[in-house]
Amino acid sequence: MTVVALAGNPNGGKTTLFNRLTGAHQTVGNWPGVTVESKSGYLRGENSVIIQDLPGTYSLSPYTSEELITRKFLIEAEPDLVVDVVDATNLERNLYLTLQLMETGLPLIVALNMIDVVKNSGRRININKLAYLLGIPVIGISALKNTNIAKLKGKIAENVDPQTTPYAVPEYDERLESALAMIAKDLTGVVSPEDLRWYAIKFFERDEEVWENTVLDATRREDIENIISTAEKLFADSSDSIIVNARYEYIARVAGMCVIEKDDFTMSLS
Ligand code: BGO
Repeated sequence: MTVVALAGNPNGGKTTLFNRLTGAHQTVGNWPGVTVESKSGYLRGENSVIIQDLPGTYSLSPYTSEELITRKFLIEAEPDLVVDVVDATNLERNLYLTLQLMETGLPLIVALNMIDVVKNSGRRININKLAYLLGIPVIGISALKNTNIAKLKGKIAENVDPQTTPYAVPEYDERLESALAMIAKDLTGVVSPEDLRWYAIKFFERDEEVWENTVLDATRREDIENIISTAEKLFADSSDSIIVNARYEYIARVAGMCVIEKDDFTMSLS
């Protein structure tokens, strides 16, 4: 049995897509211990693939039940594939979660939803370029109009193959990358090798949940603290802001290369 997790920002069309992918046969309950709805169902016509809907989130921080459920599921249950439902009309904001999903090191596909709205807006997104820049498959879809859903299903079936190699993770500023590499070294043998980068980022962000719940000796904790303080001096910023800025810089670079605004046409013609 292979498990495909459906992640995305609230209002991005995740429920509409989940219904398209699974049809009428759905199992609905609550996530353990919380009143957040959990839905799952078989991929239509594929009884060996389960689609698990995850709560809508903007981030994988530890502040809301939705974020905690999502990150716990991704890191602990390790689904075979994550489908990130990205609202194409809010590309930059949605890519913030995409980057964090990539940071988990799990295989990822972007379902770029609401392309029907984008088509009518004058904004142009070069989807092939977006896929190339992110290093992951991107399929433009309209969950509402049923556009490219068969193509997405095909991509899902193709990518749940366990032989699929993990996707490249986004690389940030090289000073940040070297701090993360040093933290990852301290965490080697403590967390599983596939999760090293995710934990390194979470330790760097001073994520309370991860600092509290990871079994790590005092010497390594102190070493990680020193790495973070050095980076904070170097960047003259707090560690969580360093990560947030790194993600936004990455997104701005990617969007700058694959999005053409309506005004750009007007300006070039005038
Ligand atoms: C309402 N294209 C367009 N145009 N709309 C879409 C698409 C798409 O590809 N996909 C979803 N929507 P959810 P989350 C609504 O409910 O799936 C629409 O939170 C309305 N409702 O129809 O719920 C979808 O699960 C009244 O819109 O998202 C829904 O991720 C007026 O996006 C909304 C207008 O989808 C959110 C829209 C009473």
